[in-house]
Amino acid sequence: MQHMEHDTIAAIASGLSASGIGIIRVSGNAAFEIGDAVFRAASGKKVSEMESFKAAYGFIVADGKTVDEVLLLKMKAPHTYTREDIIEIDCHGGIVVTKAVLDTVLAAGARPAEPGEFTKRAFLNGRIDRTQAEAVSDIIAAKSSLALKNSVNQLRGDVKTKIASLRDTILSKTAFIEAALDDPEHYSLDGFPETLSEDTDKMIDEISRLIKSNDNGRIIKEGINTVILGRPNAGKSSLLNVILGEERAIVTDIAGTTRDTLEETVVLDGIVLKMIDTAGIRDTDNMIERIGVDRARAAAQEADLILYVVDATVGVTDEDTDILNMLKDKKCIILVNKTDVEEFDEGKIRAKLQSSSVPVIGISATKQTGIDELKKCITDMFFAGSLDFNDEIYITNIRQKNLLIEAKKSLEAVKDSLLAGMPEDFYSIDLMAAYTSLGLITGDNVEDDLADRIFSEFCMGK
Ligand SMILES: Nc1nc2c(ncn2[C@@H]2O[C@H](COP(=O)(O)OP(=O)(O)OP(=O)(O)O)[C@@H](O)[C@H]2O)c(=O)[nH]1
Ligand SMILES: [Mg+2]
Repeated sequence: MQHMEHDTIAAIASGLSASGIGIIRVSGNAAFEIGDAVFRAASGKKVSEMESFKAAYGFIVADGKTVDEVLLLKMKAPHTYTREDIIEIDCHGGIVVTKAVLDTVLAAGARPAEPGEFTKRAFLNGRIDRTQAEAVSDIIAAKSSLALKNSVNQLRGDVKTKIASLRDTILSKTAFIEAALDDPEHYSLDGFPETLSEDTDKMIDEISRLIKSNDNGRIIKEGINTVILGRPNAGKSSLLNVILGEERAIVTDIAGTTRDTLEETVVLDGIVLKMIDTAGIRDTDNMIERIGVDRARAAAQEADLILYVVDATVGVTDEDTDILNMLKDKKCIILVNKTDVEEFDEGKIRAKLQSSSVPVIGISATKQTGIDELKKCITDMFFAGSLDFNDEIYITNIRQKNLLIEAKKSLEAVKDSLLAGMPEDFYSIDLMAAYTSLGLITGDNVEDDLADRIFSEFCMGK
């Protein structure tokens, strides 16, 4: 469906900042006409005469005066982001100049674009589906480079492809049921419940996987849940302060200083970490401290990453190894702190930990040594190793997740009907419900699909 009757919109696409290039994007039927009005190419050629996907050097001119020296890029519909005619003007940046170029374009007949309107047009003109449109807004808002990478994947259409294939299976099943009910002479439902049951199981599995990937999405959007753990006085709060670069947590030489968990957000190389400082873990009779210790243990269970702080002057104690054994399946980095007073002996620490694989880093929170190595270890772990963003699909959006849950419920209802031996039209009701929920994720239209499929595949009414 094309909506080509739109008016022409313009906006600064590069954001207003004091440096770099400013980009003004103009989209709509009158884009080239407006280009002709405001742009004087050095070659003398008019924008409307230029070839598509070519850039021209020249000047933006208003009332006979030069506003800026620019490059103008012409892109002809439909192979453009909005599927409309587009010109992009690269000017010299800076708030005043960029704004002046935009004003010139507006004076020539463009309307200021609403926020997200270019993307909205791309969606309405069928250039991108809804998951992709949402990914664009996520990219604009991406807080970290991991989140950005995820949005880029989604924009590429991974989610769209996955959903489309699920819907295709559902639609062909439903169409077959409808066809068989209408025309039993030609289409037999013998053996159909068995294959439907198998395929429904597969789809439920796939949807569950997509829903589960939301947990990874959570990591990306809200930050990696990083818990600082260790015995009292090891230097956990000091470490948090160093990483934050401010005296956020109270530090004293009294063991049991931190009584409650404390949460702060830090960004390392574009990765968002939710850092949680905890009460030092030990057996204690003090009720308040004990609550803190329980909270520390609970936080540890929820952690995506544990920074386990060992006091170099004390060494690895049995309590340390007990706690670490309990958290075996967690990603963990061992930090041997206070190496300014006690030399860091990695071999000794490893021997006590009985592990050669867990990263062990010597640091000093007070002298701020080893902190860069720690940061690099965390970024390496999440960029390269543990989370692979290349071929996994991550559902980060709550709306998408809820619709997946709806679709899964409907498919489970199909399974129930199958097990109870209900008549076939029961399956198709729930199948279509699943189909609709999945369609809402990608913003696809539902009504005519089934009829189209029945006619095209099963030649009804012949
Ligand atoms: N020499 C030295 N002392 C440190 C270092 N890091 C922390 N300390 C000291 O160790 C003591 C305990 O530090 P905290 O950061 O409060 O330790 P904690 O692990 O948070 O302790 P609790 O909250 O009681 O569990 C303080 O006196 C710190 O000054 C370090 O790298 N070197
Ligand atoms: Mg503390």
